[in-house]
Amino acid sequence: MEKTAHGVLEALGVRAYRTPQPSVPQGGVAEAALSGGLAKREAKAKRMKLGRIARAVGKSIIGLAAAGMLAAGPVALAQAAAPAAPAVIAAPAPAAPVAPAPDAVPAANDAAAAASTTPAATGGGYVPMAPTPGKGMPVDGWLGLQQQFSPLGEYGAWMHDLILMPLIVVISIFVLALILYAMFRFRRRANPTPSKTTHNALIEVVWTLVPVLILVAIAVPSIDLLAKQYKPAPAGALTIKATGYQWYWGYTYPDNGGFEVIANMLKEADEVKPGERARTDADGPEQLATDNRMVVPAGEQIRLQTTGADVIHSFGIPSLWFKLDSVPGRINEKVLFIKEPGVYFGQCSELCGARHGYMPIVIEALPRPQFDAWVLSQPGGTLAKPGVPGTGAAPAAAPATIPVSAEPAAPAAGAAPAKTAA
Ligand SMILES: [Cu+2]
Repeated sequence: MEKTAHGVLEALGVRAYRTPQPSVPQGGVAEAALSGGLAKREAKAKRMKLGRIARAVGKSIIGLAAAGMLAAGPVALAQAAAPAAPAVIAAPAPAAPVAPAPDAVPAANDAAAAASTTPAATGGGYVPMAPTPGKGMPVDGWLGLQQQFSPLGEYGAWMHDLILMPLIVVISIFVLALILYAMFRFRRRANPTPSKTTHNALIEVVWTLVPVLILVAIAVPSIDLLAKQYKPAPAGALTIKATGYQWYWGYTYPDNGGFEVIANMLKEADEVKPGERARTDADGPEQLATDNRMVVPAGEQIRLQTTGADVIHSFGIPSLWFKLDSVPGRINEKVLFIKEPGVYFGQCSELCGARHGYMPIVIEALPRPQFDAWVLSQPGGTLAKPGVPGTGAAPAAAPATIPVSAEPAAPAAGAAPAKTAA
């Protein structure tokens, strides 16, 4: 009899869960039937109340999720219209994160930093730019993404900081709260007769639908960002090819005469051989500074191609939202856009071999006139007319000059005699 009543209720999907039932004495059937009538009515009223609460909660969750979707939609559209997503990243701490100069040569380092030049200043009026502390490089104690200097980077950081992180935090707290509630409310002492309920249509619909809506809300900006990252460069864009070698980088400029700049990591003052150039703070942080840099124009779309000469490397600059595998035998390409002049540091991001950790990347973004001056200071450097076919090389025709040994034949940037052995 009681079983049938439960069955009917369950079929109607009324109950959120089965409340603890007082155990019915096996012998006194008549007694049980008498007392059961009243108890059942009470229990039914309680169950109906619970059902109403569950439905109300479910409706409000669905409403919230729908509101979230409606809010996320226009935001994503606004992002699509204006690539400059709201940058919510606070500026890095002004404290200079550049590693302090080794005690052995403090005077030399200070002098170099003060003059904002490096001993490797090349000809043609080009003077390597001194990096801004905390910009385009890791900062001590910093949590989260590096401050971004490209529109896509700002978009990605916005998505990480304002969509993914809040969602992760809210979901984690919600699940933790549910677990704690279940642990205390339904512990054996407080709940000696466990419920045998197995289904609840409403709750099942809610906990299926809400995650689906959350995933859709994440997917909209996520796919948009992904698509933008693989948008090809415009026809007239400057092409630069970065080649990963064991274990240093080479930067070829097919539109500007096809010269290649070889960049090796700079050693510390106590590691260099006599005559070799040691790193100074004007070069950049320890283990990130290179003797020559990949110099690019700022505020322009650059078609950056990468390839590997020997093994798979990966060209990664965290503050520019750029990471692309450099695979032998193929050319990968992606747009590099740097909003403002500066020096940006990265590293090989694919475990490529014994000296994988010693092939940093330094990109120096300059205003166009200064970039042109730098190009002309390079051996064989010519100025291409942007957008005019024939004045530069075809996009995918970067010459594949591969130095045979790890010690490259000639440094492209002339006056840098102290090359570190690769
Ligand atoms: Cu590598």
